[in-house]
Amino acid sequence: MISKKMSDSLNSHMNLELFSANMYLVMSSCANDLGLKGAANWFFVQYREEMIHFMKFYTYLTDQGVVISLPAAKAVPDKYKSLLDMLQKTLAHEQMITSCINNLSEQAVQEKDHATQIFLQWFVTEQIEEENNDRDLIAKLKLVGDNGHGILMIDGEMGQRVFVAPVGSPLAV
Ligand code: OFO
Repeated sequence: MISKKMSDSLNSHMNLELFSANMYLVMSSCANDLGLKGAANWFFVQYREEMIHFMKFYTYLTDQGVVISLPAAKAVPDKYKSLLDMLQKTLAHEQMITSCINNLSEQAVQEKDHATQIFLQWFVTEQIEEENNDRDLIAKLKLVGDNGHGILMIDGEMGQRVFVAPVGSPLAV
């Protein structure tokens, strides 16, 4: 059993995960446009991960007997100054997501909704990794500055990222 208030909050957040997926798909396209194929791969993998996040919320809500709603998708930004700009905006976005997950967790605790607390634990841990990956890349990009060779080395590293669907994932897109 889940309260209407809790399911509404989860549904809202599910839409935010879809926004994240769309945002990273556009970033992948922008990176490709800058000639950074490795970064394009990195953001595409991030897009696929966000679709998993979205589907985790979808599956949880439908398993709880909730009919989901998807309001019209909000447009995502499509103009970035550089790869560093994209990653700084990525980190700011992920910090906002972390804050939302923490608020959801707090609500679940207040409502004594143990199932939702357990469901959200995966996301609490995931956000540590998400923010850490971004901080790591931002630090490297700041070190190389405008040096094209350095940026291409980081781009090569970003090209190594591989999508791995989490165990029991509801969708491996
Ligand atoms: Fe990037 O963690 Fe979901 O949104």
